[in-house]
Amino acid sequence: MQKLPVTHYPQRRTQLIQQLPAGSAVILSAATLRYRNRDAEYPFRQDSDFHYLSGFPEADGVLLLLAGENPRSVLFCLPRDPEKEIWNGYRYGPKGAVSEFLLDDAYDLDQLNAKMVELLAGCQRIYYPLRDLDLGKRIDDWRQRIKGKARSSIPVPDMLQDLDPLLHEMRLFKCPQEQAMMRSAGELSAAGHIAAMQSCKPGLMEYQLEATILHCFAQQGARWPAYNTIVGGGANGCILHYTENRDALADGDLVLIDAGAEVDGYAGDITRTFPVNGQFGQDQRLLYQLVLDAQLAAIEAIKPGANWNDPHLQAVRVLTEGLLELGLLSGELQQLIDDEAYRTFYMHRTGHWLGLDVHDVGEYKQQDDWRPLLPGMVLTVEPGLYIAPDCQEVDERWRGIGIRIEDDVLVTEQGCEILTAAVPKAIDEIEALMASAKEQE
Ligand SMILES: [Mn+2]
Repeated sequence: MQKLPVTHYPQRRTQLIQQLPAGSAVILSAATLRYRNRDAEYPFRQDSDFHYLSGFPEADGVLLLLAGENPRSVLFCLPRDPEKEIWNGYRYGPKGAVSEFLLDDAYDLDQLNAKMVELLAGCQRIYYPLRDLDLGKRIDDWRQRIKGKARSSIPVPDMLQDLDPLLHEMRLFKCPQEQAMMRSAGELSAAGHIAAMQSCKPGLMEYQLEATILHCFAQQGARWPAYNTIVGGGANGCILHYTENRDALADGDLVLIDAGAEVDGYAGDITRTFPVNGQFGQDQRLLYQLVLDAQLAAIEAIKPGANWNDPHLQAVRVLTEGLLELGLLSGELQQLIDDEAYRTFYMHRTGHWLGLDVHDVGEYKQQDDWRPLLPGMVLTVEPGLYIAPDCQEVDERWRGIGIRIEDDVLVTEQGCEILTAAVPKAIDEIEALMASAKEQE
C-alpha cells in the first residue's frame, strides 16, 4: 500500500514552527491503546495530528517542537525492549525514531518529565491542543517544576495557546503527494463498492455485503476502513449512521452502503445506493435520479472562487424542485427552500472536509462567512433523501426509501477532480454492472 514519503514530516514541522514566534514550543501526544475486553486491544490508530507531524506509528509518544533560531524536533517514545517486543511486536525506540522519521532527537518516555523541564525552560509559549486535558495537566506539571527549580531569571512558559487552528489550517490543504494518497484511498474504496454491487442478491445479509467490502479493502492492503461501514437495506437506509448491519436484504428493496478504505491514514468516503435485485423499481428510480441530479449539480458548483456552501445550496434547490414535482412537498419553491421544508427528507449537510480524519479538520467559515474553496481542499458531496417508513406526510409508495450518493472531490486550479469516480452511480450503469455480474455467475 502507498505511503507518504517520510521527508514530508520534517517539512511539515518546519512549516508549522516557522509560523510561531521565537520562544514557542509545540507539544502533541500520540494516541494510546484502548482495550475492547480484558487484555485484547482495539486496532491501534495513531492520532491524526500526531501522525501528520511525525509519521511515527507507535502508541503513547510525546512530540515536542521548539521554534526559534535553533528549531528542534524531539520525540519521546517507548524504549526498545527485547522481552516486550517478543509479545507485542517491534518498537523503533529513540534511535530508530530519529533515523526513520528524521527527528532531531528522541528519548525514552522514562525521561519525559526531566527532559521536558530542561527543554521548556526558557520558552515563553506552548502551543498544544487545548482540548487534550491530559496533556494540559502534564504541561501544568512541567511548568510548576520549572518555576520551582529556577526561582531565577529563567522564563516560565506562561502563555498557553491552542494548536488546533494553526495545524488544522495546514491539514486542510493537501499537497500533491497527499492528493495521490487520497486518490488511492478513493480508488480502493471504489473497488469495495463495485465488489458489493457485483455480489449483491436478495437473501444476503447486510453483514455479508460488509464482509465483501472489507475483504476487498484488505486484499488491496487497506486493512482498516476509515470508519464503521454502513450497510442498510430498505428502511435501514433511512437511519443515517446505521451500523448494526444485521438484517437480510430483501428483493425489491434498495441497499445503502457508506464505506471507505484508509490509506496511510487518509480516508476514502463513498456512499452508493443500489437495488438489491439489480433493477430499480419505478418509485425508487424517480427518487434516485433526483438525488443523483442534486449530487451532480453540487459537484458542478465546486471550483476555486465558489464558497463552501455553494454545493449545498445547489443540492437543496434541485432536491426541493424535485420533491415538489413528485408531490412529496407542496407550496412555492423559493418559500419551501427558505423554510427548509426539505429537512423532513434531507436533514444533513451536503458534505464535509476529508483527509486524515473522515470528518476532517479545518474551518468551514472565516469570520462569519462561508470560506472560499481553494485548490488542494478535499470535500465530500453527499446529498440524500430519507423517507421514513412511518412518514404520514407522503404517499405510502415513497415510504421506507433511503438514498444517499457520495463522492470525494478535490478542488483543483481548473475546477475539481472526483477521486471516487470509478464506482458507477448512473442508473443504467449500476444496472448494467449488476446484470453482467449475474451473467458471470
Ligand atoms: Mn461522508
